[in-house]
Amino acid sequence: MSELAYDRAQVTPGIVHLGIGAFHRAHVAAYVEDLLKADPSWGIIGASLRRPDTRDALAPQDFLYTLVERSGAGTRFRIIGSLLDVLDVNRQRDEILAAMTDPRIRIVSLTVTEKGYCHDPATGELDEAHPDILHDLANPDAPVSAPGLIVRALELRRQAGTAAFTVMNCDNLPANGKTTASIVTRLARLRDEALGEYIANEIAFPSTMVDRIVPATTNADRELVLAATGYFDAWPVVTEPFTQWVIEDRFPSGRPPLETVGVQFVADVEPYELMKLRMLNGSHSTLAYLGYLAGYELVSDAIADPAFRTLINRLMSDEVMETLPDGLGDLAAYRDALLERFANPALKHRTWQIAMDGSQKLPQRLLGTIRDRIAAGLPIEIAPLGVAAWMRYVCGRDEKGEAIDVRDPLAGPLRDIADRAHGDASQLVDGMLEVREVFGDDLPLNGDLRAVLVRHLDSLLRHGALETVRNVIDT
Ligand code: CS2
Repeated sequence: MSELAYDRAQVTPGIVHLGIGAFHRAHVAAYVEDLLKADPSWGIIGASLRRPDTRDALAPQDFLYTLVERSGAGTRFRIIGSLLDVLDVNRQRDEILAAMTDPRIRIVSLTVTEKGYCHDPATGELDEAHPDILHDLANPDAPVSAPGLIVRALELRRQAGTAAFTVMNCDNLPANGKTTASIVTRLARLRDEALGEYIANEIAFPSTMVDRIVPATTNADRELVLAATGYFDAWPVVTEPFTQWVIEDRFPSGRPPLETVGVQFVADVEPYELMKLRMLNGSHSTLAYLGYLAGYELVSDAIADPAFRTLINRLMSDEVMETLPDGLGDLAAYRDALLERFANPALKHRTWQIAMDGSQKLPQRLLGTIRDRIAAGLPIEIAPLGVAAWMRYVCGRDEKGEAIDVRDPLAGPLRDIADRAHGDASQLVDGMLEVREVFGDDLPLNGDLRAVLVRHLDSLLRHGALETVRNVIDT
């Protein structure tokens, strides 16, 4: 196993990261790790906004952890030391705000997942009725949401005359920099027009495209690390060898020399984001709902089924690729690489994990493709099958009648729609299409989309996911 390449005692914090999940620890933290030898001023202070378990697991091991890169070809173990501390918002809010106002911090980055932005997924605007936003408006000194923490920290820095930080979104949202800017600015304006104006004019929100498949850590992962290294690590992270990070170069307060460790800096990230969200994440969500319903626990199990592999290949080749802008290079090679990554037998990536929070994910993963195709007069078939499978999944019963543990901010209302439909595909589609946060105002009005959704959902309800997938690829 590798030793650290630098003297950790010399590392000082330069980044505060909100949402310190497995993805961040396998992605941004690993890139930063590679540059600390050359520049030790970019250590990371992490903050957990939901659960205290990461701090509790990592504090006794001085926030060091093992990054395990696995594929059929082999396994590599690395120790990561770039994470200097993890703070829990419920117990240490003031410490988080103190870190965010420390002049040494030049970047605040985020992976708080789609739902952490308290926004309307269909429009990308701040959800002003969101309970966390109402809380943060009533208690501006004690925010609980990511936008609330950012607004408060920028306000404190401004009052203290400290230069602002750059806000770097690393979540799978479309136009993630612009979207965060609009959410944060809106929240600030609701509190104080002048603060909102300052944020709109002075703060940089570069967009980024991030990519690395990182399943949730399991006990088997802990055992693997113990057996291979002799160390018990309470929270290792297991990932694939592949990693990618594309960033817009707008960091007025400075940034680490990430181009020296494999990061691509580009003028406009949006084409890369679209490609990744629609090709990778759109395929992932389709595999997750259909795969789960068909009884496949892992993505690698689902993609090993030739019918599923053909379906996902066609989703990308026949429906997504035509909607992507020019200049992204060899999309067929990108597609083939994705199919290989999904098949990685060493990653235990559960379809159930990816199925979470579908209401927040569908717009950018599948509905964008559907919208663009409708606008261009092109046929739609497989992307709507992914959407229909989501509608079937959120009903909450699998094909054997067992309960599905549906995790979604809208799980309750979606379940109510399902209960009212009594298993009738047309009623279910009509009820689901009324969920405006997901489908917007336009898609419910489209008769062609409705018809294909009803056809797929009817087949899923009558014949199940496996047979439906087989029938769709045979036609
Ligand atoms: C996945 C992503 O859980 C999910 O929804 O689709 O986390 C995916 O693994 C990453 O975006 C890959 O970069």
